[in-house]
Amino acid sequence: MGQEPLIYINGEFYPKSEAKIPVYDHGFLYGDGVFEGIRAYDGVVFKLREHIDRLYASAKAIILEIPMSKEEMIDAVLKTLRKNGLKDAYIRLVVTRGVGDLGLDPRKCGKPNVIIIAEPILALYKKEAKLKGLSLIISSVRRDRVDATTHQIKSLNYLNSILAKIEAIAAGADDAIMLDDRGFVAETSSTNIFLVKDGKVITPPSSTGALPGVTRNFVMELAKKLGYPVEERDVTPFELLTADEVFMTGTGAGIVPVTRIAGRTIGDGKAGRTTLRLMEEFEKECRKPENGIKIYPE
Ligand code: PXG
Repeated sequence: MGQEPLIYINGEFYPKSEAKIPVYDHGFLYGDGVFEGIRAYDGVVFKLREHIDRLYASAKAIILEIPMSKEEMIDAVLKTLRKNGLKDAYIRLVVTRGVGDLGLDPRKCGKPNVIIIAEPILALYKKEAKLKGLSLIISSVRRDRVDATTHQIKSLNYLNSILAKIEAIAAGADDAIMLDDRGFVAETSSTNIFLVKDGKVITPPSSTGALPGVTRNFVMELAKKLGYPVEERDVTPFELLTADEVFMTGTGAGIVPVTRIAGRTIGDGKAGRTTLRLMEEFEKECRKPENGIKIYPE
């Protein structure tokens, strides 16, 4: 074989087919753990430090002590990429509570398990779909509340999102917009959402339960730099349906135009001018060493 990806587990590397975690791990039994999805573009791991900061913040929120420093974690990610000879990659970093007994009590768990998977980029959405724009439904599944299993914590509990995704698939749509418990727009199943109206770039705050996305934060900065007024505020479904442009952002997909929501055509039904401009700039920016960490320093 020799082609199998090598997976990092607690400091050792295992071929994919031999990379295993015990069934008594509470990550498996209860979704008790945290994760990150990270991208490397052309030898630069985009916003790696920000992803590591978010991983440790998620871990802190669930009282999970990661058994290594942030610097050691960054080194482990880079080592995994080098070990697999990758320049353009999708990286999945998972930290589980570790092996415990059949009860919930996290104090029964031993050491957390740290897993790093790096594969050649996985295209979440097809390229042509990207320019055509995606079709979304508005899900009947509400985003978990900020005082519950909020997506502000990037935990291994993704059932809230998966239920919305299942609804989108059943409706023949690409993905689903999720509202918060008040009925305001939060995000999609696994991306943040933006609208453009009268030249303004608008996105909901994380108080809706949306994940504070690394791509979202970068796009907000990028839009400001390009001179667009940027607003982070509550957005109603009506505002989304009547927007000039809608797009979504996420690590896997980058920036993706949305041209249909719940049967309504958004704007003129094509990727909008602002969206295209941001996509073009993002493609350039994500490869710049100053926006990440180089895998192979000279
Ligand atoms: N919201 C949720 C609920 C997410 O899980 C985002 C927004 C976007 O955040 P970033 O930091 O990626 O800009 C996520 C991202 C993928 C993938 O392949 C991403 C996530 C989960 C599973 C897959 O893009 N989380």
